[in-house]
Amino acid sequence: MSWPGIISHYREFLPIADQTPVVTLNEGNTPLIFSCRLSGILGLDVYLKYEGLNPTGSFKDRGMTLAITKAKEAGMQTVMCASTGNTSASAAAYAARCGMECIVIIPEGNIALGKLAQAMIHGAKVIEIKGNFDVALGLVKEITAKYPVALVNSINPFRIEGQKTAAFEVCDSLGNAPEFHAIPVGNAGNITAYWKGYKEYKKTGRSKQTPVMLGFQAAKAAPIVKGKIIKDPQTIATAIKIGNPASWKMAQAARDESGGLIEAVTDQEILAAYKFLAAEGIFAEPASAASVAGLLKLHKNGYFKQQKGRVVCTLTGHGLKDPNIAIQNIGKPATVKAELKSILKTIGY
Ligand code: AN7
Repeated sequence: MSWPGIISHYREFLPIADQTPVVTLNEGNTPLIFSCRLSGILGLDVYLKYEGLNPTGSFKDRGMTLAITKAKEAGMQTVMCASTGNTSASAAAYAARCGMECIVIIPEGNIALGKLAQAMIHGAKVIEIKGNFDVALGLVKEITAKYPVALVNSINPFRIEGQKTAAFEVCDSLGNAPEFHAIPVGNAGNITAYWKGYKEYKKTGRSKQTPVMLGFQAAKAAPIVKGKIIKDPQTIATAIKIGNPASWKMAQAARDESGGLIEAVTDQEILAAYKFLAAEGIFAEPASAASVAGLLKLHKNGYFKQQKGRVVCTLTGHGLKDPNIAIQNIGKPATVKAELKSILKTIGY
């Protein structure tokens, strides 16, 4: 049987009626990949929830299928979001899917090339501002409060509802919730969504436990870790370059209720984790690598000593989203004459 998308598959957990016009690109059902290298290092079984394999290449599709579906059901014709890139790519695609107009506001010069290309090719009206994501979100909130435009950022509760299905999938794959769940934190919608999903699955008896939630922010964009708004956040992981997360309180609740933590990782640690994953055949964007960087850091500090069980780590977006980062950090291919001799010499034969 082919996978119908998260709304049809997890219908009973979502606010969907018989007549709701489901807008889907068959998102979800992403693989949970066993990581030999990470498991070897941590001494626990580590699985990677590879959300880069969603239709637009990030976890945002889980929330967007529901947010756009509900906007369509409410008779809206236009949706709008602020974005560090992936939300805009997803909103543009799902709006195009059902013939809605999409407007996105993005921080100028701070969007990975692939994400910008996606928003443009799907026909969104893309507006760059000379300001960061937090400023963009403030403007979007103001506009959507006054005009007949549906806001599809994660302060829209349907986004969180859709995204919680990733936790369901993890439990369905493993037969239970894992002991630990690691995840990057930007606007903090996803950690909120996973925690909600894990709690609901336990409550309905589909899993026996909930995991300890481990969230990671970039060191110079770590408002939750620092306990204060960061006015000018900085990180190479542009997806999580956010200084005032909308779901701040909910992320803290996920951390505290689960006995977990939210910590910071440096850009250097993020890049090292990014390359570490690639060396095992998995290409995730830098923001996604923050969760792996966090696991490696916790391991170094002895956090997993005496611990048993399974760790799931969400890789939120595909590496192809941000090709510039890869090239900048790895270098260019060797260029040689079109002849056997030069090629063999370059190979080292
Ligand atoms: C790859 O697209 O905020 O903590 O506007 O694209 O739920 O915000 C993206 C966030 C992690 C952080 N990884 O998730 C946007 C946006 C990737 C992301 C996050 C984002 P949240």
